[in-house]
Amino acid sequence: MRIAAADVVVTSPTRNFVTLKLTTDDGVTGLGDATLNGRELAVAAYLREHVAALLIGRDPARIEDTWQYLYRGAYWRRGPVTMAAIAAVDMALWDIKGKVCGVPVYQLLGGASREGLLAYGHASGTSFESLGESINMHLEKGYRAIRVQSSIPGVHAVYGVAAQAQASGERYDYEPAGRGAAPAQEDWDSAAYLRHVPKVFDYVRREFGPELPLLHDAHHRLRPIEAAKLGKSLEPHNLFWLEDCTPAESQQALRLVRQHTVTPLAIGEVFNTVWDFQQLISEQLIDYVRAASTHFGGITPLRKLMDFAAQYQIRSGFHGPTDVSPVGLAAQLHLGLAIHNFGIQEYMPHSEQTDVVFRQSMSFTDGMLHPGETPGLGVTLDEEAAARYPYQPAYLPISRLKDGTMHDW
Ligand code: KDG
Ligand code: MG
Repeated sequence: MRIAAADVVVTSPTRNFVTLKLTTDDGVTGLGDATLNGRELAVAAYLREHVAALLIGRDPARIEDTWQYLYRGAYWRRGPVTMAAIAAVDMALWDIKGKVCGVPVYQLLGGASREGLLAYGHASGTSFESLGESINMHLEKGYRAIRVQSSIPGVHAVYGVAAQAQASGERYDYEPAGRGAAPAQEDWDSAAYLRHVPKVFDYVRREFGPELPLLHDAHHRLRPIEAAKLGKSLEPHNLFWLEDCTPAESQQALRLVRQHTVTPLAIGEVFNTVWDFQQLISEQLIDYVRAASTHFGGITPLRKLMDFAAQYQIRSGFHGPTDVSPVGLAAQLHLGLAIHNFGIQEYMPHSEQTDVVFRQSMSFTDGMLHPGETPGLGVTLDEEAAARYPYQPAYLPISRLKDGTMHDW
């Protein structure tokens, strides 16, 4: 069996997705997610111009060798564009192998280690009251773990806080910046944030009790000493995790945070290779790995990362926002079901339009995700539906301090 065609499909059913479709000379197809939020067309071009032709005629069964061929062979290593492109090829090859063998991908990864994957949902509010409504809405839908984000008094717009209509609606698939030719601008004030967040968790614990697993995402906005202070101030509220408390390219920065707090830490949704995690894992500076299969080169390297993390009792918390497509989500669900050191899976349901373009075998029941039993990844792409939603420019927002200084994400 040989790869006969490699097609890149760009579609925008409420948000942009880049999908690689490989077809073998026997007519078996495999899908891979190559979506890089706000930079989608760079990955589409990388695949179309530099990868597609190299795949034609290759044996689709040789997943590891193809991964190494694209990673080592390019000379230029790492980086989100390269790794998203390689991820798409890797996922599509696992999809094909599953279909050829007649089993869901998780069976090829060693079989199920659990019955389902604990998922967390995104609650947010512009006031305590609306936050409470949003948490209740998630509990009613069956979520057993909740990420809590809140507006901050004096800060005009905060990333990750949905307008109330969206937060309480059936779906939660918002594009924070909306669509447009340039990023929207949000503002930021770390001091106001550090004052307000403990009050938010005071409220949530008072209303919802001590047992509900709660998570919070600081979106890399704090300096290490501020992150340490936040972790310490949230200790009475017993968080499941504090996410991206500070930018971690400088991995030793986490030593300072770790010395001051026992709040569990999750990091890595913007990371692309094991090298970004090397010190964080080997020094046990984090508790959860946030990488997404889509931005980490696919299932093959993420599996290796999780085996490395397992030696240090570090667990998975794979990135699962709506800009990870249903194909990327499926890849993570299969891997999460198979590995021993699964922790939790982020889950934001995709829009109805997205669910028409991508049909999924996965299920969400009583707060637990499962990839389903369809051979391969369990996702099909309706190309006619995809063609009805052409690409539209869309950017993540940027953030500035009151004096106009650009701030960290
Ligand atoms: O593309 C970036 C978003 O997916 C990201 O900002 C969402 O931080 C995020 C999260 O934890 O889901
Ligand atoms: Mg995040």
